[in-house]
Amino acid sequence: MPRALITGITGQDGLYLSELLLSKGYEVFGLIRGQNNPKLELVRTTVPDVKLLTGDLTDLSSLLRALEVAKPDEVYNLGAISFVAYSWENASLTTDVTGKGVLNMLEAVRLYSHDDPTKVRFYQASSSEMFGKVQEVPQRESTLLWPRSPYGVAKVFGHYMTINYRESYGMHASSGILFNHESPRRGPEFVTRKVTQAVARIKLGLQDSIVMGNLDAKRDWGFAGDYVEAMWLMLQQDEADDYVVATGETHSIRELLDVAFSHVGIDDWEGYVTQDARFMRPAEVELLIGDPTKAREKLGWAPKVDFPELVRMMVANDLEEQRAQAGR
Ligand code: NDP
Ligand code: GDR
Repeated sequence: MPRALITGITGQDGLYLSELLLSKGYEVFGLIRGQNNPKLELVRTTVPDVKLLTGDLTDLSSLLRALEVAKPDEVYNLGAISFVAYSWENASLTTDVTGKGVLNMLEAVRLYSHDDPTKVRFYQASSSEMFGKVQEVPQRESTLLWPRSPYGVAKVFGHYMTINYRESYGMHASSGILFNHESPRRGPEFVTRKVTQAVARIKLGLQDSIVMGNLDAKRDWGFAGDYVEAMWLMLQQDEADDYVVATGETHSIRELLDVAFSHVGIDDWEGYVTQDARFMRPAEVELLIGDPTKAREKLGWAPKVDFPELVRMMVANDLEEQRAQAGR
């Protein structure tokens, strides 16, 4: 039975990846932080077969301990402070967790493996946010990185550290440059879920309007359930490498609003949406559109859920959730 250790087990991707690996017969271990993590219950109910170990990416010895217990064949490093807007307000903490945390995990794997590069395969959750200021479209593995947020800068550090450990120690360390991926499990602070929750509440008469930031930014949005398959595929290759994982399509926040409101029968959403400076960013990533050719050709990976279906799935889930919460 193969064994995997996942950091970021309480997050959106941690849950989908756990389900995928359990379905493939893995023994799955998850790193959980904090003495009373409010998401513990969610993990226990969603993926009860995952074995939880306490640890934090900023604490190298806790990572080593987790490795000693889990004895993993594969490590998926998904843990991070992942909300871009928050990263300007907590730049130093974001650097410690999202950036230096990757180094801690790589170093823990190296020490645990006693420099045997065949012992553990490593996946790093890199991000399209590393592309930042548009240099080339669509963005591919070779596109110049120009991050626009403390989060993006921290991810660039983690990305190059992963490459560096591969080149220095021969470690099987791969980096997935994943574009935005969403699901009904997406945190409510991210724009897709913020919109689908608000649309559901507006439809049910629980809320009058929604306050947004920049409506012109464009993102390449896919479904998280599809994207965790690409993570797993990367670690099944003979050689470690870096891959862009994306749909190859882009949509603006306005289009997101169009599609989400249309699912509840509202075609003219302008009257429900206002904008406020507090949701604007000091520096914006205007356009993301990824070229997933390498992932398609080398991993045989392709996304299954398209943008309208993704938004439909999220609105349907939020209608149900909001109805249940309101007792309707
Ligand atoms: P989430 O924000 O949903 O989850 C982040 C996870 O990181 C949580 O489980 C959180 O745990 C954990 N975490 C936070 N701080 C620490 C820490 N100090 N030590 C250990 N774990 C910690 O993110 P997603 O699931 O959406 O994303 C997974 C990864 O992929 C992240 O690294 C993200 O940056 C990256 N990524 C995501 C994309 C997306 O569109 N979703 C796209 C590209 C990259 P806790 O419950 O304790 O807070
Ligand atoms: P992003 O996702 O920053 O791309 O990072 P987010 O959903 O937060 O923002 C996407 C775009 O929407 C614009 N926007 C708003 N965003 C939020 N959150 N709230 C608003 O009200 C709002 N109005 C407009 C933003 O300005 C931005 O342009 C996500 C995270 O999952 C990262 O961890 C990951 O690395 C990247 O995707 C790829």
